[in-house]
Amino acid sequence: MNKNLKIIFNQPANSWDEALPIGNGKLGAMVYGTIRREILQLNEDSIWSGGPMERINPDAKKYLPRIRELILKGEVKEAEKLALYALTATPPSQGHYEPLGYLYLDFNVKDDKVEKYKRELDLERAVAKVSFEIDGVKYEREYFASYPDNVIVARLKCSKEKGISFSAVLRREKEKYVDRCGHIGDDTIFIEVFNGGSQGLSFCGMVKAFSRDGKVYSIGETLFVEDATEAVLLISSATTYRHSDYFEHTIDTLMKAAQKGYDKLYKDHLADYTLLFNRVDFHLESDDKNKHELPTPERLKRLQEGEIDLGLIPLYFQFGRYLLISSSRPGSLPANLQGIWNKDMLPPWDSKYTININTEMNYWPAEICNLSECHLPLFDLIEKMRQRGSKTAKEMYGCRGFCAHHNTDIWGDTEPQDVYLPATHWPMGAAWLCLHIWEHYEYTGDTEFLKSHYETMKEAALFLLDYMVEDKNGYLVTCPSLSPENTYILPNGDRCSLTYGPTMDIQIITALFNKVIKASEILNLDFDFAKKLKEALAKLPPVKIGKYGQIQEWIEDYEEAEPGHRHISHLFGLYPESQITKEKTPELFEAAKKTLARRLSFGSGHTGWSRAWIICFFARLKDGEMAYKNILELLRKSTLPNLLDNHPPFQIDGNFGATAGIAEMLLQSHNGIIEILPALPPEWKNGYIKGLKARGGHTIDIEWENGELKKLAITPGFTKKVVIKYKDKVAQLDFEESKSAFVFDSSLEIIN
Ligand code: FUC
Repeated sequence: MNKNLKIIFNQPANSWDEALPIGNGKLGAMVYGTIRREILQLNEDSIWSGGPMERINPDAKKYLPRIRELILKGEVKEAEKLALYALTATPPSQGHYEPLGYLYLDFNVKDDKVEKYKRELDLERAVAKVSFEIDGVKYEREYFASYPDNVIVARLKCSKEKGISFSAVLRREKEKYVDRCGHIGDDTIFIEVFNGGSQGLSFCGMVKAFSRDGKVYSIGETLFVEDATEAVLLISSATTYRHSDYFEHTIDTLMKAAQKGYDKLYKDHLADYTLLFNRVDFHLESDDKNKHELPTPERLKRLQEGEIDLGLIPLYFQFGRYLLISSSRPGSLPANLQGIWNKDMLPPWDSKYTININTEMNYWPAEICNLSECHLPLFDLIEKMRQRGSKTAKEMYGCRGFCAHHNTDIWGDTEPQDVYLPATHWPMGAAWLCLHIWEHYEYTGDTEFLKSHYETMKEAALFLLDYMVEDKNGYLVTCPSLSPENTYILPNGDRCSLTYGPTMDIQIITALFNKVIKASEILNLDFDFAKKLKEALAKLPPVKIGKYGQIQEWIEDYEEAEPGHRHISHLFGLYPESQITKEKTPELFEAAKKTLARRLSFGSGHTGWSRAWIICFFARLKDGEMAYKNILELLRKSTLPNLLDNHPPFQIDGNFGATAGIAEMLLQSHNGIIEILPALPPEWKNGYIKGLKARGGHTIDIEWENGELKKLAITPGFTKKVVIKYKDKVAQLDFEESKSAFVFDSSLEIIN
């Protein structure tokens, strides 16, 4: 196992961007490691403003035919004006994610004499640790978020007998936004909030302390621990989203955790976490063996100055896996724009689920990086959206099935979001999300899962069958729609976003319809419906190549208003989908290269997530050199000192997208072929990656030396016949016959 997986600071966090994230899917904390006043910024995943809302614009259906007519006639400005009034939701915005608050620990120490300070996040244990000395006395604080016990645990230790004294208080922003607070008995403090809206959430946060030798008591809203050699704090929270008895539930959670005691809590946490984390091991050999001991911001700084630091790549990759395990576990909500880590009462983009790229990107690493269980919360949310989305489909558009626009919330809101023409009126959110159902199936072979979500995929397809109209050439097109979140220029100079049949829509529909057809074959049902989908597929417009040799983003070869736009939606068919490949579509493959080169030459990739997508594209273009170059750009320009992705500001999708991209550089498994080291950068001379997953459920271990495959081991999954490719060599394997793991080493030639 690669042992150098730590994010290190040699000073307390000066800001949130330097704090260390821990989480268990539902509960999250950012650890500042400040000395006199320790700060833990706390989150619970279901703390949102307000409650579910009915936002369908009652006039949508009435004006839809007119809007369509105007768009198809080319009078787009008129259509946009009308769409803003008639299709925008009422009210236009969903709710937003909010922090639980802060836990402040005020210690009775002098911070002017601190020595040997160290703060680190150990990715192998999922523990954040702070240690320092004052006057020869050693202080140590360890923090972890336990999934089995749903508590955040803090253990404070001191080398001097009875050397720790502190007070603890829970606050929200500026001592505001709390409706009730106080203590329960001597050892527990709480805050309680009733959060507005006709069905608004209520919630609480609590902290319980115990110490074997210290004194624990509370006054008002403050908890005191005095003269302790060691003390433990347990933090938890619950909301009415899951528990109508959230207050008692939290008391109970803390009581049970306290009864377990620290050692057992830690043991259970470690067993639970390592079961997931240890599945993948990634190492890149580097000349400088000691870089991992440097503080992480120093490593980033040196990288910015041009130094090579290959060890940072596995650290960043494993941090992505760590973040997914910490923000998306069975029973939790999916990872939102900030995972679960958000300090703001009104966060950037509401810290919602933006589903025109960001939420999907969060889940790109889930399957390939062997964290399939972490994908599950997304499917729970899709099911919630299905109920809401069928109402939206019917009442806004008069369609069957279900749809969603470019954002959703924890109640599965599916109506248009914002009053923003380049993004709001895009009805493809549900369709894209449903592709994840298929992806989960492709990696797990879980037919029960496929069966239980088949209707959901089918309804997303049904909506599109109803929603599409014929254009002047007889093609079936979405209308209105747009290419997220770009703007084009009409020949008359008008700058517009609304359109019909944009390329990304065609690609999403192609993917979804084909997958529903395959699912119906596997499950042996719904052949009539599959036939309708096949007929519709034959009437979709082709993906075209435009005047710059690029893949056309829109149905006409319009000029882009922003040629360096961060969204590269028209390459959806290259990644995450695999409609564009060198073998199947060589011309589109070349055009994809040109598209990317053109976007980059105009400055695309300036947001973290956009850069991450570019890494994935280059991996699929089998260009390891460019993929690595873009990883370096991401680390140099779009990464915060704590390694979280910087949009700016912090947004977690870049972490996840780049993690998926790195995996995709080393292993690809679309179109029935498992390809080994498809985009290995020349600089990554020697290394190994073990435990990645390929479609078909196969577990793959790869080792390379001097840029050449040295060893390959495959533990078979559920598909028995496998095609393996390495460079220009191809082998067919039949696990039915051999049953054991297939191992290739350099002495063995793969049979062509
Ligand atoms: C999309 C992107 C923005 C941002 C937001 C949350 O709208 O275009 O860059 O990531 O989502």
